[in-house]
Amino acid sequence: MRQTIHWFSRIVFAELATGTLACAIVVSAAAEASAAAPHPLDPLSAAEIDSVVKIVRGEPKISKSANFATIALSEPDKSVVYAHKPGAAFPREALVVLHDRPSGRTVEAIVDLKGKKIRSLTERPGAQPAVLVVEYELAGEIVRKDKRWQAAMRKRGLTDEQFDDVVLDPWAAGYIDRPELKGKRLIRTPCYYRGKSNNPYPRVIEGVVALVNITDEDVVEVLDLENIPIPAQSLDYFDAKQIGQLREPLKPLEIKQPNGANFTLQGNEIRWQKWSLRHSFHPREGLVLHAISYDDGGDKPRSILYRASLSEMVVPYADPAGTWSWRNAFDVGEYGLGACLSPMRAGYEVPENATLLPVVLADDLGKPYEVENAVAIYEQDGGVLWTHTDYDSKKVETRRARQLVLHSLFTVGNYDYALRWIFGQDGTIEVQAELSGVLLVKGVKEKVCAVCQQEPDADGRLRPTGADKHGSLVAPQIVATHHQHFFNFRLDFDIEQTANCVHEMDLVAAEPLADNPLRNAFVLEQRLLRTEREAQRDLDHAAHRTWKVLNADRRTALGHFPAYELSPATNALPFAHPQSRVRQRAGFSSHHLWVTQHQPRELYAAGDYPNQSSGGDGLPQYADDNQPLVGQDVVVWYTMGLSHAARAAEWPVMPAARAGFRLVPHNFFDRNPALDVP
Ligand SMILES: [Cu+2]
Repeated sequence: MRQTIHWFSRIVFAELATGTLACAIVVSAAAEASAAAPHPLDPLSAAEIDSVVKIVRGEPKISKSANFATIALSEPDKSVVYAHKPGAAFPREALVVLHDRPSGRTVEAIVDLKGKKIRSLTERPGAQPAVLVVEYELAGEIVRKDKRWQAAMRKRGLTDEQFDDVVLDPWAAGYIDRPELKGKRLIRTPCYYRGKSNNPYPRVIEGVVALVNITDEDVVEVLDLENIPIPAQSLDYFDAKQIGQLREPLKPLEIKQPNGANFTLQGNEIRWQKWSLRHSFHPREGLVLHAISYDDGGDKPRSILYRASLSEMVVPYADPAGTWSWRNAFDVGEYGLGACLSPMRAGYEVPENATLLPVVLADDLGKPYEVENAVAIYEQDGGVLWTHTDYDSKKVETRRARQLVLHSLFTVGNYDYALRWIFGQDGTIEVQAELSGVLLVKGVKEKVCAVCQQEPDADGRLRPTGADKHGSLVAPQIVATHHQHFFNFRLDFDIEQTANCVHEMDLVAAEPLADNPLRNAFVLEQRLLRTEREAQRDLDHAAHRTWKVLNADRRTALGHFPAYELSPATNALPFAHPQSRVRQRAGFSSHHLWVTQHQPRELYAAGDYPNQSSGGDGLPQYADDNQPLVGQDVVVWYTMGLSHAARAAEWPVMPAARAGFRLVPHNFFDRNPALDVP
């Protein structure tokens, strides 16, 4: 069988949908959602997708050869959602993005499902939707037939019979500024020798990357740099025999809820403790949370967030070689993260008490398919909620924390990302990204680390100069390239109403004046972020900088503005130069915080169409009109960066690393809201 890497799990699901993949996904939903009245934010059902496709296919202005790059709910206006009463009618529209490969046209259609008609058709000249499943397959087929590529393989010792065991790893090409390629769909294909292994990545065929013009189905060029021997080692961790002696299995640790889970599901609405929220699944963003509110016993639940999702990701690599310098995957906008989801299993990817729910997506031809076990919801132990031991009486009062987790998992090529939204009894929302999978590696000649063979110089420095200059040796002849991950989360806050403000908060040392004679004083300074340009901010760890979204029209009994604070943790700034193409294309990565005025179609930090984009789209453009933010419907965009200099202990598969941030109530409550936990 010919091999194109199953780089995107969406390919697997497309095969499942068409019945060509001979494996079954275990269905293990522990609880069924109870029936509920339809809601304006419910994701599209399979029947609705069918209906959308029928309406679009009946439109003469849309080419019959067009593929469906996106079919998703076009969410109604916020005012419609807030005014909605259970059982009442509401508008129902779908956003469809169509791409016609022969003509290169990209068209957006808004389809009115109730009126069964197309409400609008918009040409998007030059826009390139995310890479389609059919294009991954096609890229491999085209490259394999190319004489230049075949010659490069022979040069590296592969026989013609072995060509079929080469994995061609299709990458979104990035921006290529050549007039003859304008408007063409482009893919680049680094390659690996899989042989019979389940893990192709160690046997990297370094220095060979083809650039494929998918539109015209030809290979534009084959970059053939230095001939590096293919690394001999292929540590296949799918094969227990290759790992060596396995340690003794542990005695069981069981997670049981004998009386059932404490959350309830009604349609897509979840209630747990004092929280209520809705979830949906988007083919681009994956898990999306809506209408997050907390009921503290007042007149009505207090709204916190209207919508929260991962809006974009970018993973720029450090190596300047021609086969590497363009590698900076935009996993949301170039590949459609939602459609790259990996199903989960209770007891493996998620705890054994998880409830697993299916989602419905559509393939390139608009055919809906259901993926089981796509979203996990479960309670977990959260350590200590609060505790104190009174010194004199020796009395101890402690509450153990329980948390509610919404969890989904995505596999994009070599990397696996889980996203976890964790709700606490103390009113906190923690967002956690969990990174695992296989490091992206470069083949080199060296078998031992060149850096560690050096003597430190006069300054005590060890300067990388050899083949591992832009990465770390993780196995003989294998260097894992340094890279960064930038996640951008779009957080549409509505603290008890849509009109909110944003403050930056810094702790600063007080002046050594008369009222500070011992010079120990420090104060919390707050600064109102008044406009979109003023609200492009970076972390300052020395100042313990945080930001809060507040409702300036309300006061708590203590006289505070009720607010939620974005409490950062791990972060980074990009190393790529501000003028570099990747910084232009991922302008959002230049700041940790952006705030914009809510606009329904401003959803993606790198713009609607980052595939092959030249730059400037998304947040820099959204903020360019410098809209006012005071007392407006504000949207907070938080960029979380991770710099990843790999370690040998992360090879051949990475122990999961976690990074995240928290949204914590900042005077939203006048006392610890978890005091009442029994
Ligand atoms: Cu990484």
